[in-house]
Amino acid sequence: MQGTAASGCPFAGDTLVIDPLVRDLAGETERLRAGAPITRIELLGAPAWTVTRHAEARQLLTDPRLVKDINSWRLWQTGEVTREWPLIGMIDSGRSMFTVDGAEHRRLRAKTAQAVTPRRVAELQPVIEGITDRLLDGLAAAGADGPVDLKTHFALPLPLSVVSELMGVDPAEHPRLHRMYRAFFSMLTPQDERLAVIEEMDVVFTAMVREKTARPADDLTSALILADEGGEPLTEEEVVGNLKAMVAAGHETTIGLILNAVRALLSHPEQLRLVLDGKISWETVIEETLRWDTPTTHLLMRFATEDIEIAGMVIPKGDGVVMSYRAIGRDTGQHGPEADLFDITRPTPIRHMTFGHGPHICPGAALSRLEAGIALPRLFDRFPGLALAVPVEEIRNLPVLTQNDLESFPVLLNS
Ligand code: STR
Repeated sequence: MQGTAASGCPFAGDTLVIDPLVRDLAGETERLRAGAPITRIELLGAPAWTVTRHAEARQLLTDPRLVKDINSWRLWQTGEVTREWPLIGMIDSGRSMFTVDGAEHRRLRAKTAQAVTPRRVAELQPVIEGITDRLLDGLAAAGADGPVDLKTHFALPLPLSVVSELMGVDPAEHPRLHRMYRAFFSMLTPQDERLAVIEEMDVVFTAMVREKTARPADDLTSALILADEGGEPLTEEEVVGNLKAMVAAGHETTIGLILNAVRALLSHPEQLRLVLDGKISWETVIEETLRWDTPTTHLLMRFATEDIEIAGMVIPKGDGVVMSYRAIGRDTGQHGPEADLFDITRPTPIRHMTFGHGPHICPGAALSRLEAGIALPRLFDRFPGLALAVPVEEIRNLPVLTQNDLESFPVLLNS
């Protein structure tokens, strides 16, 4: 399916080719913002639509005619997209709350959603504080004599440790998990290797679920396995699917939230001052970061089960629809003419859609806000002189099409 749309597709003229190597994220976001609310895109040879505006996203995310089941995708039915397509793992990721809709979705999601309500995640606060402080000690040691990578030593291990604690994943698995997700998300990974990693993830997570089945513990994976009174218990495949979704979503996105907030503050020192002086809350920093520099650039994908009329056009039945959250967060219609500025003093409330909307709205939103709300103040408390070790333009994205994923984040602690 490589490159077909660019050559033969009748829409080629209006099609925005999404760069799998993310060489110019700012430029791509600008082009999406300048285009139509529903824009024709190409994802590694596969044509699709993307939603670039808040209002249309809000409407489509509650439209039951758009579904997550890949079998509703015409390109999948015709065999034009197969497991050889590099983004297949983002869509065909096994049966879980991420891939089904309607009553089945409610059944698959219920227990997880209850476990991560704001009230329930607040119980994790001391755990997150402990992990944060331990990581800050390690960061101090690693950065004692010069630049240190804030991603490796802080922004990555923090959410990975927290979601592991929640799900009952052994921390000894972290290096392996990190290696697998890096290969999974990178568009430079040869497809046979990516498929092998996807297979390996299934083996690893299935083994974890079997271990929890034999020896249930006080964690969400065990809770997902145990049958509810009356309710239909989840199958092993469903528990594995939910566990995979939670571990992937629970760390990959929060890394971005933490690093993007630090990047925004360090490149807007006058705003950082306001925060450190207590004039603006960390909560505002977090919401403005979520809006302006979304951890998820493009969310794949939903499929039209009927022709859907929207914004003066029709999404034909069988087509795929992406949400371009980065462009949506900078929609001037929602956030005003200065939508592309990072501004924690903006007068209007920050009503962003970065966690999605509707039945699939991110169940982990409260957890990620809590993590960032602990990580950021503690980081700046400990290292008030924290500074970028390279010019901000030199902080580059990894070749990850769907996530706003930074290669590394060199800082000077200046403690
Ligand atoms: C990664 C691979 C996998 O095993 C399971 C999932 C399901 C959840 C997905 C995840 C994926 C990729 C990142 C996602 C996450 C849900 C939220 C997260 C899309 C496909 C976001 O980036 C918002």
